[in-house]
Amino acid sequence: MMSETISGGHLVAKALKAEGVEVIYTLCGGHIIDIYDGCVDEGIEVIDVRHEQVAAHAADGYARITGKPGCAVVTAGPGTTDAVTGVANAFRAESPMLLIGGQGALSQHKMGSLQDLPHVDMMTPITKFAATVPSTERVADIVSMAFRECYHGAPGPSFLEIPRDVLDAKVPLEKARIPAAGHYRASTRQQGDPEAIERLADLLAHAEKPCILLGSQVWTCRATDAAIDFVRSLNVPAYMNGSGRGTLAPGDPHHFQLSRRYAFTEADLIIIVGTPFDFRMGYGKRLSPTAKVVQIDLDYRTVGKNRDIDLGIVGDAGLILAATAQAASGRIENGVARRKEWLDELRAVETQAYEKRLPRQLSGAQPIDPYRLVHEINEFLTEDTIYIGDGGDIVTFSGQVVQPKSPGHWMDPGPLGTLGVGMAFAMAAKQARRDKEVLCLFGDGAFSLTGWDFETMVRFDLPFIGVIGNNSSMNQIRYGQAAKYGEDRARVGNTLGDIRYGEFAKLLGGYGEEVRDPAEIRPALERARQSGKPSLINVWVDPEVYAPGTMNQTMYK
Ligand SMILES: Cc1ncc(C[n+]2csc(CCOP(=O)(O)OP(=O)(O)O)c2C)c(N)n1
Ligand SMILES: [Mg+2]
Repeated sequence: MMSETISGGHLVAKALKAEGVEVIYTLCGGHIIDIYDGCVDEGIEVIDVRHEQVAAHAADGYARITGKPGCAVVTAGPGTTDAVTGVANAFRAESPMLLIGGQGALSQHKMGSLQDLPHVDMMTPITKFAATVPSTERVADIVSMAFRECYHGAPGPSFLEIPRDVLDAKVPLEKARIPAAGHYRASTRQQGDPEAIERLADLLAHAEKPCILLGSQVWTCRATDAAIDFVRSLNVPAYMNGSGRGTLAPGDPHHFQLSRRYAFTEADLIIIVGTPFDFRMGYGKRLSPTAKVVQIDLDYRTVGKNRDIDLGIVGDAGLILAATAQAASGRIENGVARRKEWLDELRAVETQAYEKRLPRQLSGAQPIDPYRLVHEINEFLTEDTIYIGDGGDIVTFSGQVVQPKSPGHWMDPGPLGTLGVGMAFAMAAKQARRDKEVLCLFGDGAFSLTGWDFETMVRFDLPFIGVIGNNSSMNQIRYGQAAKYGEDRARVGNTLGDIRYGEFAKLLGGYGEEVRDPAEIRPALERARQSGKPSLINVWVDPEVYAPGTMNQTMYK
């Protein structure tokens, strides 16, 4: 009797299924079609996009939204190089995804086969693990190994190339190693050093003006409840950044945003959770020199990098915050109430900053003040709207004003600052969470990098509300050119056409509108919501107005 056989592509699909991956994002090529055939058998959805960059960003987005690893599958050579940006973005954003790339047949190794490139060498510096699958029997085994590596320390991407003959060959089923779901990797959550947690509890007991920054890892670790319990029980004002935004809802007494610089200057204890001292944090230089600084991170390499700290704890944000709250309870007593004055002080700074800006947010100016656009978006978001920002200056405006109403409802590229993530993130978010509304704010420059995948949103019936802050420019860069070289030399390499993206949406089968009157922003957003289609509301904003965040960028000084 002949034994049952299985091909490499089907083994890939079995390994993805074991990991709980429900969808792959892909652009086809002859090198990878056997994986599609395997996905048919395993019930894994195949979403085919218009550019491999989008496939990789979507896998990154899927990981962020679901907490499971995302997967993109691309062909050899240009398919893989097109996906490099998506992998790089996931690397800097600590997002666990697997990119599988095709490769020429092993039997033609280095003979000059079609689309042959040294993919593993190219991917090694931007992944946690990059390897060639050497034999069909080991396909599922190495896929599971790649997933294991994604969760070492702070998560990140892995890359596998599978040569065409390895993928297409069939081997006897009993010769293939097929790791079983739930039996090939362990949780990598770390508790943190108990002694360090005691020391943090002590610092909290003595602090009069503590504050905490809840960074992206608070969401990565799904530490929302622990973080909320921590700030409430210890009465600590909280700031949020990256995916940590929305941990506390706007209006929560411990939710602060506009007074961060003041707090970092005045506090006596600053706790940084799950975000590095990178450019977004002024490399840690803007913290009070007399404050005690504590850093909690999944990655030991991030703790103490770029500035000295008083205490570092490596591990899972949720476990550490919960253990610290427990260790501190009963130790603080009067301290917690005494902090009321500190919270009131910050709230006053916060209110003043808000009131100063409010007239701009309500501006009736034409062309539209970008502040008005982001204000309208903020008012429009519900607790079930996932907000995505993809652009330059316009997204910098939104960072100040837009507040997600729920945890995990904010997506930005992360520290790679990659333009073009928006459509892919919207795709992944809507596909993974059909119950959610998805709104993406694009710059017109950012949109045009990957905008053709609006068609994929239509083809897969993934309704979302796209908003373009259209200034016919790459304005964030233009600002720097004007500042450095003068207005008369500022319009070089940054000017875009006046594109009616609302018409583009209609052309591809979606809903679209042009908005020039600020009073029309809200009604247009409502109509996009009602349309039930992928939509683009093209809002013409004033190109002469720049965000303060853009103007303060140190690279222009
Ligand atoms: C892939 C990529 N290319 C280039 C840049 C550099 N860059 C940063 S902001 C910006 C301008 C973006 O223009 P747009 O999306 O229209 O936003 P605006 O600044 O005009 O609001 C550019 C080109 C980048 N961050 N990512
Ligand atoms: Mg622009």
